[in-house]
Amino acid sequence: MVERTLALVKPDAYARGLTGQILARIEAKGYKLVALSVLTPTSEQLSEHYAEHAEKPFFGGLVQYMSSGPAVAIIVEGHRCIEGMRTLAGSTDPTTAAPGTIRGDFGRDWGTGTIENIIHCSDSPAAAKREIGIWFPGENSGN
Ligand code: D4T
Repeated sequence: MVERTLALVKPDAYARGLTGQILARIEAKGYKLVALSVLTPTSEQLSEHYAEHAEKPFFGGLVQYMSSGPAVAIIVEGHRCIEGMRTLAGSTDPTTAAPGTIRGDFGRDWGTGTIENIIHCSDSPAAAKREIGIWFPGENSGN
């Protein structure tokens, strides 16, 4: 089975009409979009997804931002796509993310105190499997 990863086009990117450009970059890289869903994340989904950050001071703002409107959940498939999608996304802070990356090209600091950074991608095979289970219950994670 080829590797799969979970990506989320976050609500800031969806609201700005950037979904098409982001999907185009993933496809241009050569990865396959094998499942895609437009949904407004619930606090239950986000508590599970961001369980490792539950005790962090930014958690409340993060959940508020991530549930502020529609997002797009995607299962991406391809050899080494977990690593490849992280590279395509760029580093966490969009202000310093490298130009040419999705976060570097489309993201910025809006002064809200919450990092709004356009896209999420799983950071390991275990995370991909866990996160695909949250956003696409019943889908094969492939990992
Ligand atoms: P995600 O998980 O959204 O792809 O982001 P990263 O993998 O790049 O970064 P992360 O897990 O460290 O952070 C998750 C999420 O929390 C927001 N955040 C993070 C924030 O609002 N303030 C902070 O200080 C940090 C560290 C941004 C991404």
